[in-house]
Amino acid sequence: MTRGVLFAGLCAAVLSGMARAEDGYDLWLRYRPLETAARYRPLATSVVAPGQTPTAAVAREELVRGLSGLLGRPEKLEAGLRRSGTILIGTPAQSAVIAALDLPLDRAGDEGFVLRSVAVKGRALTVIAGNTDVGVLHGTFAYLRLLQTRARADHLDVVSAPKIKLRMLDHWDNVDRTIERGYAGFSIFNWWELPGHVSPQFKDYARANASLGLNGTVLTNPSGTAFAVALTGPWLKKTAALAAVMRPYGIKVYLSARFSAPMEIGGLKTADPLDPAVRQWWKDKADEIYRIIPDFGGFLVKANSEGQPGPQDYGRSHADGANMMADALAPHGGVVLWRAFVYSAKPEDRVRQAYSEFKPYDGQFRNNVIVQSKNGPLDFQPREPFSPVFGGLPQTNTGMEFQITKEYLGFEIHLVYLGTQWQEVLRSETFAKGPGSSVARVVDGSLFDRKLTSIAGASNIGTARNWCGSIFDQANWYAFGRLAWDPDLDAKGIAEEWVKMTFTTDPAFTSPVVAMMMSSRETAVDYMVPLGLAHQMATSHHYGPAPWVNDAGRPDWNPVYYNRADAGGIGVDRTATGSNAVEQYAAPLAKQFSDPAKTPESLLLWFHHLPWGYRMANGDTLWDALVTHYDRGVKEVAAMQAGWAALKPYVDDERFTLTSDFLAMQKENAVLWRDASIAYYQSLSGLPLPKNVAAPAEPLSYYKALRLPFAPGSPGRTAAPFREE
Ligand code: GCW
Repeated sequence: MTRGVLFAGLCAAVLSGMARAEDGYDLWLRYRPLETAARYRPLATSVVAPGQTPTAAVAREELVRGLSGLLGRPEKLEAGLRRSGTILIGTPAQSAVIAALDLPLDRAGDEGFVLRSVAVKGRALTVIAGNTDVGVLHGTFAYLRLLQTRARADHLDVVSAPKIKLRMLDHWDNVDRTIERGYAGFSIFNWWELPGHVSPQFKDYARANASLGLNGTVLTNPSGTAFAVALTGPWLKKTAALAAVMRPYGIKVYLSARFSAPMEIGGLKTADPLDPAVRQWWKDKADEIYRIIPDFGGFLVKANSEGQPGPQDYGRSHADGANMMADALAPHGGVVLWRAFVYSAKPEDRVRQAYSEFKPYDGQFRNNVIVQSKNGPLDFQPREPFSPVFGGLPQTNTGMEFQITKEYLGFEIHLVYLGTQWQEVLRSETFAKGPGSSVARVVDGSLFDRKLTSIAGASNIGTARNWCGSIFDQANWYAFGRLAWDPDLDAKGIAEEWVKMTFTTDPAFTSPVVAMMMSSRETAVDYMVPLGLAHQMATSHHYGPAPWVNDAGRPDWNPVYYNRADAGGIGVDRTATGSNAVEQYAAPLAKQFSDPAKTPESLLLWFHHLPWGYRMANGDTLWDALVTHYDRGVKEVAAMQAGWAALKPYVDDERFTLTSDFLAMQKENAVLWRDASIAYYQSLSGLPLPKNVAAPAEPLSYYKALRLPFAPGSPGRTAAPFREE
């Protein structure tokens, strides 16, 4: 071979590698060669994997793939343990060596694992063991993560088991492939091609989820367009094809079940949950599903919320509805995830509704029902207090629902790391059984001794080549999965792992990027909804600001309903003199939140309507504090933008440019948020701006006239105007 040909060949290899490599498709599973490969090579000379099941096969495949990439050489599979540095993976049943090691597998459960460095007959071995093949698979990903993050891989002594039983990604994907609140393209589930063609992408989807230990996926949207058709025979075959891809990865499929399905696809005249024919229909449907998908997970249900059908249409309760479905699924081991997001146009403060509708039925739900609540009592806002459903239903399985897709946090455009938001919620003290009753202890079942526990995240993935629309939104998928496995993990540690796996381990890059991620959510709160404000986004698209009364003289109902601003002050009174939502919390919190001086300033206007001149802890007026927060948000985005620009040498062009383009847009948007909000509130308060804050560049009329384009993924449903309580 001439040198020219060799050179051309090398260039092509490098170029094609780069082009394919850094478009974000590989997520945190990039397995690029480690600069420290030499350190690990003696510890990973060969792989011995005696398991024969499909799950054992994918674990071995992943390990070989990971080691080949990270250590830069193909691994030889060996039949025995002849070499020092062998990695032995399997269960005690598969390997006499593992069985003889006396590993603490009793603490690994059905899905956890043990990683252990051992010496057998004088040879150093690394053991990745589980009680099941799925445990081994999770251990394999955990082992690879150690290498990817350049952690030590000798002297391993790790035991890990998930703290929450069902760890699921909820897709709000419609069967026509649009996605409700999706900002990364269309649904990856191409129903028209299924079951005949099964895209190889589904395997990568399963790998990504399994790498985090997720074990469930709800394929369809629980909202209006979740056509009952997904429960018909031909469609179940499509779901079965997806289930077949997920199965080796330990992931079960679930479907949203439309409450009126017996009428829509069953020809019945009613969907009354106490009607024997309706009950029989669901039993027959469950039998049919399990004939086609023997390990089907169960149903996710949105009932009597935002116009969805439900048991209340027949004068029945949530418990009647959920239990009917639960009875149909129980013989097959299936579960009902019944959502507590039950918002409807009632004359009750919206943030009270979930608790007040579910509290009366505490103790009446079947064991295979989980009441799944959003983290806050409203709707995935940049900041809310935790929902009082957590801790309020001691005799009910209570599952957590987070939103990974950033409906209210700037879609895929704004850089907002959600690990900190979720950590704040999980660590919130409910006082349900005195101190030490955090939301995490409710969700992991330990507080009320619940065996069936769950955590779900509304997915942010779509057909975008990088899955999430933005690279940094991949971090939210990652963080969700890691917290689902262990809700006590630290958001910063998770961010560090993700940055190292996704970009580089060079501290000159990782420390500023992790710092930027860690403050990014507070930054968004600052420019969007500081001091406990919520839902100031325009009602239709939920992207940009609209705190005002609209051109027709009517409020863009959401923002005005939630800011209650007038000449006298701002905020929602949720104490005893207002909607008294505070009473839904345990006594110490109810007391604390009733007093503005004791309420955390970050939640001040959530619980209180206060005069513009109210004095904050530092002596500033509420007005000055509010304006200062908006302004700080803009400055922080500008700092992120500058910080990222300086990191160009560490990032490939494609991912660098996408992120810097989005940061530039975020900066413009933050200015808009700040100026529109300040202009509106100043028109009411009539107060001067604090020193150092420039007046909005445009008059209020300018912002009011702004028409943001209709956002993709937005269903355009207009919520019924809400009566004042
Ligand atoms: O946040 C709101 C969204 C709806 C969504 C609803 C829900 C799936 O605006 O698009 O519908 O919550 O969670 O049910």
